[in-house]
Amino acid sequence: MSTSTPLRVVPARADERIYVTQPHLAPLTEFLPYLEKIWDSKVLTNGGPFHQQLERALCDYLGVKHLALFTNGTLALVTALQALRITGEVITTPYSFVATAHSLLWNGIKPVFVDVDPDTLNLDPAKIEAAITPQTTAIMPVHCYGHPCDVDAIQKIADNYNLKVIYDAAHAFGVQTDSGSVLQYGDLSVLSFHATKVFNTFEGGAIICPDAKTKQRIDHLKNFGYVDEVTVVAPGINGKMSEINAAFGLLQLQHIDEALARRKEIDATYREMLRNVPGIRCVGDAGEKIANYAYFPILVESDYPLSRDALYAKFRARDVIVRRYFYPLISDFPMYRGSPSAHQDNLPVASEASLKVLCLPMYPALTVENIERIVEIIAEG
Ligand code: T4K
Repeated sequence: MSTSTPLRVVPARADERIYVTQPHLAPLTEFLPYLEKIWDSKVLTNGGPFHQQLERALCDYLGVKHLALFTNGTLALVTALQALRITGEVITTPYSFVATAHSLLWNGIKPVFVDVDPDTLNLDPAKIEAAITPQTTAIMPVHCYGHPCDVDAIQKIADNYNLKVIYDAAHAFGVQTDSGSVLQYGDLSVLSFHATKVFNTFEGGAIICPDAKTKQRIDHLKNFGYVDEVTVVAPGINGKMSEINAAFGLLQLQHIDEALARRKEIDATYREMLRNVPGIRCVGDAGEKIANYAYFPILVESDYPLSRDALYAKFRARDVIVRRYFYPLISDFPMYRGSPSAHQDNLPVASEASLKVLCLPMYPALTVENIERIVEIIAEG
């Protein structure tokens, strides 16, 4: 149990600018003893004691067996693909942050976009098979907004076609299904600990590995392929998390439960207040047993008096900086849109969602007064 002081929540003033998120930060005074240890030891990086402690602490907290820390989620994705030697084509979702597909391009892999499910906005398993070709080697789904993909259906397809599955689980910290952590599905899962995420280490990320051997390969890959002074086993990268980030992560972990509890309350408050607002649909959960309330996406439907973009502009004019995660679709960016799978006709559900979605502010320090101000802007129409 944590012995640290409760998180100091600094709410926004009633008229203050509100952003889509605000990092959850443990009290600075609690971080100073960690810094003193680093200053005393002079161990700044390369798998030092805080790095090792955080890997163990996260395995315990998340209920997974092996985890390799990274400097950020994007390098973790790039390395996960290297670790499994993925080549050719990979089936993925257009409805995500660009890092998902960029990790494929950085490995010389062709992304093949498949549409999403209208309820969860996650990759639709029913549409995967039609996109498989002899070049397909893997599927990279995203647990969008922290809502679990249909992991069983995806695994079944992967087994039938001998494909690997790498989950972009950047949003899915702490999420559990009836069978435990959602991070244990697929061949690998990748987390992000970016400042905007539920659990942050300023920048950071991790790969969840099924066994010690895979973790060892990944540990080599994130450290130049270096095994010892005279042995380099792969053309690895530098993806190591520093001791400062790892120490901060250990401290953040002591406060994560209170942050998640507050997110749950905010989610419930939004849902209750928006229940009777015509034309506004809250994106539901995907049946997870434990959710993390990473985002609060709403869909602005055609019976709402304003267009999504008019509502977005109205929010900005009132100093509430909501975001359109995920608009544009990844498949609409110049480096992707030439591919046949990127065509809008192939992605009707994702295309529609990306034109309707707004992510409302969601972070532990958000007050009921802030939520009332946000909902009022929506309810005015
Ligand atoms: N896969 C998925 C599905 C992802 O969503 C992401 C990252 C990745 C992979 C890659 O993981 P990392 O390599 O990042 O670990 C943000 C984040 O930069 C990005 O990490 C995140 N997804 C994506 C969904 O959102 P922006 O451009 O929206 O960030 P920005 O700087 O506009 O921040 C949003 C708001 O957060 C700001 O208006 C204010 C607040 N903020 C942000 C930062 C960075 C703070 O208060 N303090 C801060 O330090 O991309």
